Formats: sequence, C-alpha cells, structure tokens
Amino acid sequence: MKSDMPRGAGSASGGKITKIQALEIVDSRGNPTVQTTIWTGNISATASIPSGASTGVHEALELRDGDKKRYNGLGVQKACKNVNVKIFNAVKGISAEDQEKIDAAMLELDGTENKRKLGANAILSVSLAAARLAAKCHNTELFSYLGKKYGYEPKTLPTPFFNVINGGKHADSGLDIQEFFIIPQKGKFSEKLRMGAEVFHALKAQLAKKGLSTAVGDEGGFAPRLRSNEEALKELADAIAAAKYRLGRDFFLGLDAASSEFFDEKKGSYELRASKLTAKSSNIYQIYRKWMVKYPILAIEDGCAEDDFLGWKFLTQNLGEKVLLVGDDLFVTNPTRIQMGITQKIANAVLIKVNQIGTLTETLAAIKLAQKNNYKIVISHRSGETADDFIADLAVAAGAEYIKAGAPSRGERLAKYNRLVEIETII
Ligand code: 2PG
Ligand code: MG
Repeated sequence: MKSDMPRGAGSASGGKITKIQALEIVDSRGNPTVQTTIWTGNISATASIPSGASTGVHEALELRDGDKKRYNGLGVQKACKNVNVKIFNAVKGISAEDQEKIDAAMLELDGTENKRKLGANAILSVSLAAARLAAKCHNTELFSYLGKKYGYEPKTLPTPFFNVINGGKHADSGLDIQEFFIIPQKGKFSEKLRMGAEVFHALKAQLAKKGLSTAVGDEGGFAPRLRSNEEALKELADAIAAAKYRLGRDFFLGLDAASSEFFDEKKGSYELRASKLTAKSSNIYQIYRKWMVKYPILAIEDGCAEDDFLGWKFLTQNLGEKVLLVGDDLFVTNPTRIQMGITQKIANAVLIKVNQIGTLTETLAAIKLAQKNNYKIVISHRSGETADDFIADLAVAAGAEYIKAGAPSRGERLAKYNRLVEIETII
C-alpha cells in the first residue's frame, strides 16, 4: 500500500511518532477490521489487518466489540480506540525505526499472554504501519528496509501456492479439505503468476462444462460441489493438462487440510465426510499417502489438528521426507509453539501469519527460529483480507520459500501477487 505523502528522512520530527489514527474499515468478507495510519510530521504510512475464519485456538486474540447491534457483534471500535488513545500514549515520541521498542511498549501495556486487553488487531496495525513509515522515512522499498533491518539480503521471490479450489470453512462446496493449491515450478515470479492464472481459467472452463459452479469462495478459488476431496485433486490435474502444462514438472499440487476443523477430539479421529473416511490420529497420514501416490503433492498444511501431537509425529515420521508438512494452527506463528515442534521433531515448514502473533518483532523471531532449524517458510494471507500488501514485502525480505495469498482472483488476493510482480522489477 502506498501513500502519496512526500518521502524522505529529512522530516522535522526525526522519524518520531507524532500522530496515530485508527479507523474501522471493512474487509473482503464484509466484516469490520482495523486500519491504522501513523505520522511523523507530515509523512504517514498505513496498514490494515486481515482476519481468519479457521482460526487456531492458540492464536493471539482479535478484539471484537461484541455489540450485537453493530456488524453482528464484530465491530472493532474498541480496538480502534485502544490504538487512538492507549497505544498512542505509549508509543508517541518513539522513532518509527525503533520497531522493537514500539512493539515492546505495546506488549507491556497489554500485559496478557494472548494480547486480549488491547487486541492483536489493534497492536499489529501499529506495528506494521510503523515499519512502513520507517521504510518511507529512509526512502526505501519496504522489502529492502525489512531485509536490511533483520539481517537478510533479499534476492529471491517466493513461489506461490495458488488456492484454486476452496472448501472447509471458506466455501459451501462440502469439501472437508479447506484449500487445494496449484504450485508452479518454473521461471520468474511473473511467469508463475501467468501459469497460475492460465490454469485458473482452464479450471473455470472445465467446471462450467460439467455444469458445476464457477462462483468463487473467500480466497478467490472455485467452490464446486464435488463428490470427494480426491475429485478436487483430479480437477486440478485435468485443468493443468488442459492449460498445456505437465503435472509433476511445471506444476505440483498442495493442500491445506485445516484438519483442526474436522478432528473429533472426543473420539480422537478425523472425519472426512466428503470422502466418507474416518481416520485415527495414528493413521490419517495413510489417507494423504494414498493421494500422494496418485498426485505429485508438494505440501500438506495442517495435516493434523493443532494439539494432536501424536498424529503430527506419525505424519512427520512417515511423510516428512517426501512432502512439506506445514504447521499453521499447530504453530500460530508463535516462537514458543515452534520451539515445541522443533523439540518434538514435528512438521518441516512453518506458516507465518502476522495477525496470529500480533507484532512484527515476534513474527521475525518466529521466522528466524524456524529458519535456524531448517524449517521452510510459507508467508500467508488470511481468508478475510484487505488490499494491504505488506506480506509480499515480508516474504521477499525474509527469504521465504513460499507465499500463499489465495487464487489469482479477487483484488485483495492480487494485491499481494501484483506487488511481487512489481518487486521482481526492482530487486
Ligand atoms: C489458513 C487460512 C488462510 P484462515 O487456514 O491457512 O488460507 O485460513 O485465514 O481462515 O485461518
Ligand atoms: Mg491453514
């Protein structure tokens, strides 16, 4: 996101925060969210905050008003007020560059484990806007400012996971698996985007021909009523072929099972209704393995539920050598949870969502801890999004191998992918 305010570090305020204003705006699902602008003198920068649907129980708290008379209780006026009054008082006068100090001041003011007092949405909006403001004061692109600040040399762009079939909580397709990805393998980012868009259109034509719905779900992918999860994989394989690409060479496939949503804790089993399958913690990996025999699957996210460590152990021991096992609800971008995973040798990749943890400082700590332990990084959007493209710069800055920002469809998804196209020309 860019603002048209003048650039340059020569502000009379010396980069110190002079004014903050939070607004209640509306996200891609029609729910309110926080947008915050921070000023140093007459220079300003803005960030807006995404929101999940299949939210992990260990995530930082998104503060909602609970006033049923407004937005069905989902208003964020309290969070905005927290930014405008309490947080502003705690961070005014701190230099926008001093990210650690800004984030630490907010953590101290909040004082809770999960940021429930101020709200992670309130805190994160200030954290991200401050980083953008600092980059602007340096007259530097955000990815290069962040890269330098956190000790990276940004030179590669992430490979996209395009979520072109939506299920689970993101659509009414009836599919248990929440996201079905196509993952282009070759060329520059802009080439990968083109390939993804071409397959997206081939898939649309294919579904239409069968009389299936081509309306899109929350993340821009199609949400056809298919008979099973496997059928979704078959649709992807056919669409890739129809677009004249080779499966297993030009494209791989991936899944976000988001399995916390279909794990029956009491029974200790996974209930995949669309596939008419039930599996215990100890053998859910066999279902994925069957799919992997038929299709070249490169990544499985949240193959087991957030606290099903036994399941994750079996999954990692049996499939960890062959596929990326990405922890989302499992790790919630939280260094403590990631360390737990490292110690227990579970998963081999970490999904990073800034709003799961709530500050940029902690997000970078999570990324660094994962990288130090050879876990791959997937930077991720949320199902509820805005046009904010911060995560594109973050992915490049931190050298993330992958990014998932939905299908190549819907403006809030393309904001991230198109920013990467732009970065490709300046990196
Ligand atoms: C996920 C995300 C994003 P949500 O599970 O990975 O795709 O969904 O934002 O609803 O948690
Ligand atoms: Mg997920």
